Amino acid sequence: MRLSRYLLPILKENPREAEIVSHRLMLRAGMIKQQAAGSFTLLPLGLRVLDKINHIIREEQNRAGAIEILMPTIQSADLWRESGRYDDYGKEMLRMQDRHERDMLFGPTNEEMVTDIFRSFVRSYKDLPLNLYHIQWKFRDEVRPRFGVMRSREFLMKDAYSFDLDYDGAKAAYNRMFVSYLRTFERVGLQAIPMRADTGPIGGDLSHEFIILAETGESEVFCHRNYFDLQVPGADTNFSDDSHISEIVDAWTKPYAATDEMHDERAWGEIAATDRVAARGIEVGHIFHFGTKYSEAMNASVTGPDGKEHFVSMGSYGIGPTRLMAAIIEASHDENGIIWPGAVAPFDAVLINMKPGDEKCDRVAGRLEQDLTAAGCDVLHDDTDQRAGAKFATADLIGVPWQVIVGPRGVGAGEAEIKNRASGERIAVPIADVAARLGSAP
Ligand code: 5CA
Repeated sequence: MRLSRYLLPILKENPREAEIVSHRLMLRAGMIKQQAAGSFTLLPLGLRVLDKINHIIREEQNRAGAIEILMPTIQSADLWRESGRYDDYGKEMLRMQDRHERDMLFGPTNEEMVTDIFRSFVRSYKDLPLNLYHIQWKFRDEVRPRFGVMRSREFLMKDAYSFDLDYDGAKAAYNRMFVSYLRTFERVGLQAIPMRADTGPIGGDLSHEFIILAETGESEVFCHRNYFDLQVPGADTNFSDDSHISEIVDAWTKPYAATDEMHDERAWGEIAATDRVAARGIEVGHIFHFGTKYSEAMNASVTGPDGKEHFVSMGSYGIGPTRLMAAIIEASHDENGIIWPGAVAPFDAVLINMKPGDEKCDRVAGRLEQDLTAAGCDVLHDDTDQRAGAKFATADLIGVPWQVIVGPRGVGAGEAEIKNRASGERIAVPIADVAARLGSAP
């Protein structure tokens, strides 16, 4: 991709409206454009990151046995009247009428709709367990949208919904999503800690928020230092083995971890002071078991092995991919800009031609773009006529893992310079070796 043909509207000045670093950097790096309060366009660079995040989420949802669908954003109010939530939801729900004056709404979540899908097609316990998910835009008319895509009104959510015959089945489904979340957050480069969350009227202990620690987090959180040493389960985890999955969940729920709403001063006091971590956190995921709340209200049942009808036991599992983009930046940046973890970086490398118009530099940069692409490296070729200093600043700002620098002196010596964005380390490499080096770089 040639930068001269791309849309990368870099801002030199810090935008005044941005209160936190991720919002500032996303605006400055030309990733997003605000369209209204809490609503954003994802510009090309932002969309690339979002696509990478979604790809990882999908792989891990599928690995854990969830099946992707895509439900509409606009929902009929009638479904929500069945569950009783149409009146309960309040002003956060954006309501509208169609030309026939039917009440509609822009979905803030999909429990009702997915329950309707389930009851239309599934009749027997033999078709369970079932977990359906989608990645779709939501709208919540938040009182105070702020911090860019971190707390917006229109945002993307991956929401999964599990259906099981009984509580034990639902718990196993919950555990699979729990482990899937550990893997997902690790793969996008975050250390997320599962914290007990309020289960509301349902009770029980099956609700967790996945929190990453960041100074700008909206909630106050408390956890045991041991979390930082726990191993995230590998890609070979067997999601069909309920007892193995349950052991992983046990290990990840044993040390103390709670948000301020669930904080227990007595349990906290029993932890050695040096093991206590009190910090601020960002909620990047939330999983929840709610039993038969919707299946009873909406009559979603299956015939069990006993020949009787059973209301299915359900759970829902959310991740905010647009919020994740911001959370990753909160966790990974420096004074010069973003530092993307490789797995979610918009490009693998920026190729900087320091002297466009110079015949040799142009030739080498053109060839490197081809070689890098052929080696599987996604490269943004800065062929613009900006000053070299501005190009370096842009490359640092957008946080792509590698920079390949082509200048007249290096070209004369048959070399290009490679810079690692995270460590700042620079090395000179023979031009012919650049593609092989970066093509195999982690
Ligand atoms: N139905 C349940 C689970 S599917 C649900 O809606 N849960 S939630 O309200 O906790 O949202 C799930 C995830 O969406 C959150 O963990 C967060 O990552 C993301 N999210 C929620 N509200 C916003 C918002 N205003 N802006 C950006 N992301 C949000």
